[in-house]
Amino acid sequence: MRTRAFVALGSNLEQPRDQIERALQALRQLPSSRLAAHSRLYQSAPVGPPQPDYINAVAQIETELDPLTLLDELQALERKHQRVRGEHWGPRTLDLDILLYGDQIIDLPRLQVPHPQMTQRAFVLYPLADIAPALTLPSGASLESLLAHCSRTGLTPLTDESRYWEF
Ligand code: ROI
Repeated sequence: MRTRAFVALGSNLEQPRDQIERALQALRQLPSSRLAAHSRLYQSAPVGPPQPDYINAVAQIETELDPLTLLDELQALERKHQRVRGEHWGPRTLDLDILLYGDQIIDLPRLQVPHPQMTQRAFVLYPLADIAPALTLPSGASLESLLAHCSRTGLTPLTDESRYWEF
């Protein structure tokens, strides 16, 4: 069965914009999956300790992979991008987080979906709104209502097109 999943991309080391472009290219090659759309790329001020600005984006994937297999694939991609696994909340070359997997609520040690912090993070919510403005979370909260409570300060879109659909 095909499921619609949303994945957040983030990088703030080693030419972050290239990292995100390369990660989107890699997402096009995921097995049993299709990259359906992605948001604009955004420059975003770091949440957490002082560190370089991030480039963030969100991708929509139609996938037949189950959630943990999708996570395995994404973690393999992070490793390929020589992710620096440093301090908690520290800088990273590539971060790929599953935000949503259909309407599923998943609470495993390795994987929590919806992503626990997504409802408070402008660098996730605004890119998500580029590609899925009418989205409702499994909790019933609309993306629109979450955006109303989340300041856009510190977030700058780097490209003009508001969404990129793949065919
Ligand atoms: N801050 C921003 N702006 N973007 C991120 O992707 C990001 N990722 C993180 C922390 C350290 C929480 N801060 C971030 O993991």
